[in-house]
Amino acid sequence: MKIQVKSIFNKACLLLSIGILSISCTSNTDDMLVETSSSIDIKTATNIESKVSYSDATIAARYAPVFYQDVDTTDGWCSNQSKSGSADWITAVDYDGDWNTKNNWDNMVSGRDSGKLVPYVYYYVTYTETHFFILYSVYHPRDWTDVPFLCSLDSHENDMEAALVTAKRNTNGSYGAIIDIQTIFHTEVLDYARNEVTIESAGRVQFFIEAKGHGIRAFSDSKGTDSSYIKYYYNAAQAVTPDKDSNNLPQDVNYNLLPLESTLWLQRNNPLTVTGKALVGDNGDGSNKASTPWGWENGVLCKNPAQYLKDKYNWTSFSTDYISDTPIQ
Ligand SMILES: [Ca+2]
Ligand SMILES: [Ca+2]
Ligand SMILES: [Ca+2]
Ligand SMILES: [Ca+2]
Repeated sequence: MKIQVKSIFNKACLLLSIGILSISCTSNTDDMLVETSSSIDIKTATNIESKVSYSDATIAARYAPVFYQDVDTTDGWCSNQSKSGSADWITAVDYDGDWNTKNNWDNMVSGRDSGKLVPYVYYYVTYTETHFFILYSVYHPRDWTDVPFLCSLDSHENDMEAALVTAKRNTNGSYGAIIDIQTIFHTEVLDYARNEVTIESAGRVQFFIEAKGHGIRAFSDSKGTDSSYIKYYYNAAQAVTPDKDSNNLPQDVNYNLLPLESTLWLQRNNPLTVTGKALVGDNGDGSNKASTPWGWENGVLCKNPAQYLKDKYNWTSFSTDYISDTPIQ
């Protein structure tokens, strides 16, 4: 497994012309991953033999992962952070009923007590002639710590991390095998080949999410769980909030999926929600510390996953021509 580190917030330079997306990015950092100049045809292709007959929601549900969420129920030397473990619960950005993200740290406890911290994961599906790409973005209201003297310095309001699942399309366009996994682990991107992750019999990759900082890695690449964790499993019909009794761990909890493009993406120009490529927040160590899904890797991981992987691996027999719609641009 390779680990590549780079700033989430490097400046992007996207030049859009009609039908053509031209990406030309440079950085003054040595660790910049995406430094490319290429021209990608993103026109909707016609006459593709293997048309996709599935909806984005169906594709996202087909590959929806299992998340082992480590839970820390104690505040250690920091007060008012864990809130009996609920600071590690997965939920929606607008769990409290508004798109003001500057009150999300603050509303977490009342949200927990009133049953609003229902688990959701955001999906964004794209596909080319050869592969499906599903970005699963996971949100927590708090990124927190229990380390002495870092209580404020190493915590912030709002927290988004993610996993990108890439799967082949069979020649008839149907679901194929998972071939690659990328995960957001704070400012790093971790990458895994198919044989480096555990995939359950239903075709679901097992991920591990840290307590507190919520970085995501393959479960097979973690130390595993202690006894206090939540196993989040996709089940659209039965997404319910966890039991807040911190003695009731581990728990199995179902999550539901939300389409990124018709939820958070629509708030990208809402100054209460998004500033630049970050979620608006003010608790802990400074303001606006959590990236949006379109902020990672200059936005390329979300907006153009085929090109991201092509640049990273030089794969052949790997199309970068999308036949899905690409609303997030
Ligand atoms: Ca809010
Ligand atoms: Ca706040
Ligand atoms: Ca985090
Ligand atoms: Ca634990």
